[in-house]
Amino acid sequence: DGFRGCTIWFTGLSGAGKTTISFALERTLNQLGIPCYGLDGDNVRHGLCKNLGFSKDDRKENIRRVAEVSKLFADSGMVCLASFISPFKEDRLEARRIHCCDKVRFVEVHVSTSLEICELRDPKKLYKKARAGEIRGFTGIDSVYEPPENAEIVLDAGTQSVQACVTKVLKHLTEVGIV
Ligand code: GGZ
Repeated sequence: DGFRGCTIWFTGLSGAGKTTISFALERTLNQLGIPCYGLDGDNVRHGLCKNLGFSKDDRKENIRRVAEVSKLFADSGMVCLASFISPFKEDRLEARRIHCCDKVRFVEVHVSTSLEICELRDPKKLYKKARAGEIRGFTGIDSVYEPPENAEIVLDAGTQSVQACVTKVLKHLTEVGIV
């Protein structure tokens, strides 16, 4: 049936659950026979974006490159799962524009887990380091996160299970004819 290619763009704080949810979603979509590819800091910041840091300009360029690559995956018919903090509204808008100007579907998912919970979880102890001044410009501590106002989906992974979050995304994908 129809063309399934799209980008699902997860935005939210470090430790919010973006990558965890996208892995679980990828597994479910694969079981439905839908090919997916996941992009996140772990697989782009060592290669495609290895010359970039975390200044406002570097984050902008990181998001631009990743959006262009996501669009290519989506255009090939895959579901591209992009998980990036993407803290700035104008950069997320640019990511959306890059897709929409080529008629490629773009679904923005705000993983809205609160800073309090992200900092409590702190799996990589990065918040601790940021509080101690060992990391500068850390999102949520001394660098801003601008929450989306018009995300297609909002997931509070602080209070909802990973499975509940996956179900909510699948419901949306069914409604728009991707699944
Ligand atoms: C935010 C940082 C920073 C700073 C390193 N601020 O939890 P993680 O470790 O695995 O995810 C974070 C990742 C963020 O990279 P992104 O490419 O998603 O960021 S952006 O969309 O803003 O370009 C975190 C780690 O990199 N990290 N320094 N200063 N996160």
